[in-house]
Amino acid sequence: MITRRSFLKYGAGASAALALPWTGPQAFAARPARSMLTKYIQPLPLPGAGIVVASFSDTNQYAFKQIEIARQLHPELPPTPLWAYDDGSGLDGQAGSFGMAVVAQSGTPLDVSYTNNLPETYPDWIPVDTNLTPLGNQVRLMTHLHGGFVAADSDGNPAVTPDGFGFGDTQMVHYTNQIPQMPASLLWFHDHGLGATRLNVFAGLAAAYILRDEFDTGNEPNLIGIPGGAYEIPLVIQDRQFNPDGTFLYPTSDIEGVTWIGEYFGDVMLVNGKVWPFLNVEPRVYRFRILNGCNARILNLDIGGPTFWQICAEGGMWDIPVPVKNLVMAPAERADVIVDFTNFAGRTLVMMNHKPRRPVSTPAPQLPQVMQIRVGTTVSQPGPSSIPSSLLGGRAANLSNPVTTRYITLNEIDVDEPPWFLNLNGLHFEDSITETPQGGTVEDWVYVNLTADTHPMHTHLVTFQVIGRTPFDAQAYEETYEGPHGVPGGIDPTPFATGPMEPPDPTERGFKDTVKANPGYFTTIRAKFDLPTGVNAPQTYVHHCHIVEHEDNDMMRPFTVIP
Ligand SMILES: [Cu+2]
Repeated sequence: MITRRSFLKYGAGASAALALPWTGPQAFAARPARSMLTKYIQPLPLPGAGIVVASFSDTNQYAFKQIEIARQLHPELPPTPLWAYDDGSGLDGQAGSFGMAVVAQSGTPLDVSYTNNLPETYPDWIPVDTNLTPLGNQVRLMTHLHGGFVAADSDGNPAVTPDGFGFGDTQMVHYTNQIPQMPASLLWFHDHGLGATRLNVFAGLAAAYILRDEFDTGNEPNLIGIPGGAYEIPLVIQDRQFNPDGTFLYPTSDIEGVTWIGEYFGDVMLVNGKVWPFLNVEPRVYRFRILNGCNARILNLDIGGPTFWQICAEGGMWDIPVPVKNLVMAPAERADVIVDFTNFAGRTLVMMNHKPRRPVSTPAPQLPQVMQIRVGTTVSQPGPSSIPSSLLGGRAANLSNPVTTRYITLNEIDVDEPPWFLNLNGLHFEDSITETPQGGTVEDWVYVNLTADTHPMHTHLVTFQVIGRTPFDAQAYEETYEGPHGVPGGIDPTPFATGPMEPPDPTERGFKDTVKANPGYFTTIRAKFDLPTGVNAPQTYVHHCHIVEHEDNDMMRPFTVIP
């Protein structure tokens, strides 16, 4: 059976048609010419200088409030209303739309509360789709620690708390920071409200969560021999559109009865919450900790001359640095890199964002410039003299063989029609649980992509090893097994393979929590389903696409770790 969807994906002229569903004129209707904003005229916000480093409310405790603030994100724009995490400081130290960082210690747990002090209903600039939310246009928040190894009721988990937290409600969580599941690394916390994640994150509810340990201290010198102090710089990259009044612009669908759009792409790039900033650096080594915080845009970054020496992705320091020319990062992926500017004294460099190469596939319109890097001529503190050959305390991912393999399909149904949605296993989020790993066991999960685009699949609770990607005949598999909402889960696509499994990319050396599931491939990951100490099975978590439009409608499923 060749459905309209199948035709769109595989029909004649497919390569041109593939881009159509999400790049129609509706996505940019009424777009003001904000791409004309002057680039590189304001400094990058940094921790302690535009980004607030959160203060305790009590020892190892934080008490955040979600509040609305307004900040000027570019000198040529009016102030932009933003949703933000306030640590009690009032956020005077927040310069842009990304302004909070928690610095935590591996092995030291934290108790955190989040109190919703936002408006009770969505303002006009945030177009909620009440078909997707549990309580209409009520603002229902839920904060998720992305990369956290925590009990289900501390996870910020729509399977546990589907209605989230309304005005005046407080979400109380315990973050274990347990070793080895939460090693020194860059995590982030962001809103995860059911059916509204894309909007709540777009409005500003995202913050950094940096884990340290005795090796990765953040200071310089350190035992690993990597840059620290003022030479360690977070780069959180997010694309946005603006209305002329300064509010963020989030387009609505032109499909009758539908508000939700398939993917949000901005025409302006923000780094650490400011539009197209610049960064002054000295001609020496730096550590950049990059997070793709975009709703849907897959980045492909370079900075002209210097090589990125990647030392970590999501799940902790690697054993050795890996040289990378271009960093291809899907939403929620992180890249921790060392860059040596020694030979670029006096040069002005631009971090550029290129179209990702196949098999990565995205309908995003191009947004090439990210930020400017001005390399000075004098060094105030020399720092490490070379890239370390190994990373003390680091590890490559290397799990034992799995006890079972689960096949999880990625489907997209009725593109451009009112019922348009995406799913896993042909099921809705609310359908009964199908994935039930036993606590303490290792499983392989195989993401079988039957759509035209790359989906960054994110697992809560566990980090995983990427095993590889196998090319296959998606159309034949789909035609053989197609059900009412795509191919159901649990069906091994191996008989449809068209070549051998391709090994993971060198940038997938360590543990990860988000993996690119590319079209035309099935992607195999391996995870050990432990629970935190003192937390007993059963515990229910979720896994989902981190293109947050897809997550909201309805590419997310619960899974339960059973005894
Ligand atoms: Cu997706």
